[in-house]
Amino acid sequence: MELLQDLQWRGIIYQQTDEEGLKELLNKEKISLYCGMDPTGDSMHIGHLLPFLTLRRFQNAGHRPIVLVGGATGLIGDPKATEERVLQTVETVQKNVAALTEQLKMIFDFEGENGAVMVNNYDWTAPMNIITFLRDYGKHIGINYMLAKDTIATRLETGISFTEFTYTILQGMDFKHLYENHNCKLQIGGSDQWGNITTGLELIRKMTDENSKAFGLTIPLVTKADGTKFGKTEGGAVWLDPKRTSPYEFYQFWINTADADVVKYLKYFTFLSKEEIESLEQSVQEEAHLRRAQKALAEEMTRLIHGEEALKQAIKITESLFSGDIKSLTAAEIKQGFKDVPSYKLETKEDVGIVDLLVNAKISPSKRQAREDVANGAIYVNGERIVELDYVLSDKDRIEGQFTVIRRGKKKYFLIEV
Ligand code: 383
Repeated sequence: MELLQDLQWRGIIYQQTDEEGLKELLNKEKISLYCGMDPTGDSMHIGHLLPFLTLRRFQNAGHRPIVLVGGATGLIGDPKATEERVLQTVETVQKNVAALTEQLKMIFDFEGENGAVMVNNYDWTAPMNIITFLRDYGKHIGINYMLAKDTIATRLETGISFTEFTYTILQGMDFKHLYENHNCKLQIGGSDQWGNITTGLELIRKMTDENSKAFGLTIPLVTKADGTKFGKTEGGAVWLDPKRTSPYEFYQFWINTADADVVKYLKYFTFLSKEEIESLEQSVQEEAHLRRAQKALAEEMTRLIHGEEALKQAIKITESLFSGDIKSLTAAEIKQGFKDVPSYKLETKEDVGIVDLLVNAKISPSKRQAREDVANGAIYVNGERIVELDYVLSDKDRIEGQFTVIRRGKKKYFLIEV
C-alpha cells in the first residue's frame, strides 16, 4: 500500500497543513522529514513512540528521516498545559541528550541512500546572537499569532514566563534550519506539536521565499477505550530503558491490552501488514479468549525495542509463571518476573522452617494460619506444593543460591532473597 494511504488506514494522521500538496510531493519524490524530542529525561517512554515509529514508516517507504534531539530547546522547555517547568541544569540536559540519542538510534536504519540523520539543535541555536534572534526571527512572528496558539493560550490564566513563551520560535528556527541545510520538507509530531510546527512553516515562508513548500503533519494522541491514560501502569510510565521497565514488564504491558484497543495499537505500533492485522482483528471478534492479537502485539513490540533474546526470555517468564514451573527460571529471570511482588530478605543463608518463614515474611498472618496454610496444601515453594509442617528451607530451595519463590493459594507470590 502507498505510504499515505497506509498511514490513513492505520489512523495515524490527525492534522495536515496541506493534504493535497503533501500527497503530490510524495508521489513525485523521496523527501527528508523530521521529528524532534526534548531531553526532558534520560529515557523515552511509550508515549514518545508513535511519532518516531511513524518517521520509521517514512524511512521504510524510501524517505530520509532526520531525528532531532533538542539540546537547546530542552534548556528552555516546551510549555505544558498546566504549569511552568523547572529549568534543568546544563549537565542534566547533556546527559539526557546522550541517553536519548542512543535509544532513538535503535529505531532507525543508518545505512544506505536514505540513512537516518541525527541532529541536535544546540549546534545551531547556541551560537545565535540575541540581536540576530530578535531582528531576523522575532520580527516575523506576531505576538497575536503566538497568543492564539493552544499551548500558550491555555497558559495565559495560570501564567507563563517569557522563556517558555519564546519556545515555539526556537522550534520554528529548527524547521527553517533543516529546510535550508537538509532540504527537509516535512515535520511530524504529536497533536500537541501543531502550533510549533506551524511556527516553523511561517518562518520558512517569510525568511526563505514566499512560495517555499514545506509541510506539517500531526499524529493523534493515543487513547484507551476505558478513558484512562495510555502508557501508564501502577508502577508509572512504561519506559524503553530496560533498567527502568524490564523486557518482561514491557511484554506484560502490551499483552494486557484490552480487546477494545488491541487492533488500534497493532495498526499504530507494529509493522505487521494490513492482511496480518485484519486476520488478528477477526480473531478478536471470533475467539477473543485466545488473545492472539495481544500476543502478536506484545511480541512485535518487545522484539522491536529489546530484541529477539529478551523477547524469548519474557515469553519464558510469562509461561513459567502461568504454569507455576518456577524451577526452570534463572535468577535473572526471577528478578524480572517478580519485581513487583512482596519480598523478604533473609540475613544469612541459614536453614529456616517453613512455618517460621511464612510468619516472618508476613506471607501468613499468624503461626496458626501458617500451619493451616501448609496443611491445606496452599503453600508452594518454587512451584512445588509443600504439605509437611516441619519442612525446612535450605540452600537446595534457593535458585542460584539466591531466590526462593513462595506461592500462597492460587496466585499470591512472594520472593525470598538471601
Ligand atoms: C524540539 C525541537 C524541534 C522539534 C521538536 C522538539 C520537541 C517538542 C516536544 N516533544 C515532546 C517531547 O519531547 O516537546 N517540542 O517530549 C513529544 N515528542 C513526541 C511527539 C509528542 C511530543 O517527543 O507528541 C510525543 O512524543 O511529538 O509531546 O525542532
